[in-house]
Amino acid sequence: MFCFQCEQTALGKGCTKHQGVCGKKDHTAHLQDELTGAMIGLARVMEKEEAPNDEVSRLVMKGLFTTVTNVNFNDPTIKKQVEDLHNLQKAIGGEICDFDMQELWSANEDIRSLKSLILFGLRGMAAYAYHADVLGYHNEDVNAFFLTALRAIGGEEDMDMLLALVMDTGNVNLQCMAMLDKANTETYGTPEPTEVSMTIEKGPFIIITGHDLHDLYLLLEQTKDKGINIYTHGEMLPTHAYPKLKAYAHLKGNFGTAWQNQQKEFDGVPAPILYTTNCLMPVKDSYSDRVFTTEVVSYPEMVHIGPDKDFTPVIEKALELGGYPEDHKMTGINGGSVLTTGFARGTVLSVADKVVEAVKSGSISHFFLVGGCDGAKPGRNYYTEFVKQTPDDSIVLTLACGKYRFNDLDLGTIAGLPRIMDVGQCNDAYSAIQIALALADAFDCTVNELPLTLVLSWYEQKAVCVLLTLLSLGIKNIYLGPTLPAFVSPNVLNVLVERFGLTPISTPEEDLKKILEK
Ligand code: FSO
Ligand code: SF4
Repeated sequence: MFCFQCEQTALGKGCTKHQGVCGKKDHTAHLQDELTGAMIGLARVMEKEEAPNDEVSRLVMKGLFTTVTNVNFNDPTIKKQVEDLHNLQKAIGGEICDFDMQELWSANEDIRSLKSLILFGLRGMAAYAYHADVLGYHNEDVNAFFLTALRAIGGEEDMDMLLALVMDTGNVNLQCMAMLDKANTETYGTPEPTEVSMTIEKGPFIIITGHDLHDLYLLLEQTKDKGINIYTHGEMLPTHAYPKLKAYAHLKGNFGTAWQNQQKEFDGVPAPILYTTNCLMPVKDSYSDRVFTTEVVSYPEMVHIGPDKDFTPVIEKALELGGYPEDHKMTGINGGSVLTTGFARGTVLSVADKVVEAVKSGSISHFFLVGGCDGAKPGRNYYTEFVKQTPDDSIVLTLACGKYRFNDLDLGTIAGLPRIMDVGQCNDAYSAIQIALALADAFDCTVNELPLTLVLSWYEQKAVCVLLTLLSLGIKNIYLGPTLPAFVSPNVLNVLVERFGLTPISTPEEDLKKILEK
């Protein structure tokens, strides 16, 4: 197998043995390559200018999402998707036109690097498009771009064209995140600041993890009046802030911390866990009877909730296990017991005047966006230390699962605003961008001229598409860690450093000094 799409790739180079660091087996990796090759094949058999219909778009979205890290470990489900793509190729073009992914993995390293940036960005973006799609929101440009970009991965060799396509990927992902923001807020309301408890109340409960708001809504509906409480986990935390979701009294709080601690945190818990997206880690025997998956997530032998969305097996499991006999107190990694979320664009922009005034009067000296995805490798406590060391008169905006490193810290308030503000999930980078643009507008300057620094952590492909979006907006001097992607070749890195000032993180002390000296 060959896979180097995520931050934890073996030796920082690539997973090449019979199993990846994430637990993906070589046969699954091969099938995921076949799936990608079959999607490129589908793009090839279609006319270049032809707009994809719903069937084509859904298969492509699903196929790309399936290959995101920690989503699908289940061979038969991937084989079925390859089969569907082949049938569609034959129906459209009369023959199968698959691309052999080995050609990509063995290509010239700069071509491979640019195409990997595009492909991995597409995978992340497809997950966002998929979540919007289940809420009935689509964007023709996004759907058409999937095919244009896949076609280029299968054939384009011109470096300049590929570099332009890397930027286009970021640009189109901005549209995609805007669509998901619209889908989420129009369906469930504008997020509002909300305190979330980390105590699990006694009695039956269900843990729901991942990013899909629609799945949470359906679960809340099916469990109301059943004496079962619902707790979010990982990237589900920001859902507490949506008025139409927080209206359910049995949506009680948040269980545990970020995804990489799940094997420890789910052990011995008297409740089922429902996975709606990544990040699913190989399931341990100690809790395998309690794991349920839905949508694109799949793991051998785990019960999968299909398109009928009947959560009865999860509900029955919760009742059978019965939960804790007494209230069970949990804390964040710094010992805090309450989390706050809901500082998306709606809330922050509603107090924009206050923020602008606080900057003008000098009570706020700097904004940091410390966000992105978390991971298991050491070195990630950089982000905890960084936030702890930010000056007292600075604001820390955060998003995605990396926030669990510090979201239980109480850093106090400035001008009535908490110093740490959780904007939401990784896709809510869209919201953070809107906040930055509005501030730039208020100060009549560009985002790069604001007293704002982005300090990002990356793990998988959603972080790749978000990073490409920030670059495509011309945002400069982003700090990125904990390590640089293995798929960025030295020449491509040079371009990113020269053009965008992309900076690898060093130590919190050094980086803060550099940032605040400017
Ligand atoms: Fe994290 Fe996982 Fe949102 Fe990612 S839970 S690592 S970027 O899937 O999606 O932040
Ligand atoms: Fe390795 Fe990451 Fe690929 Fe898993 S997703 S096989 S850990 S590079």
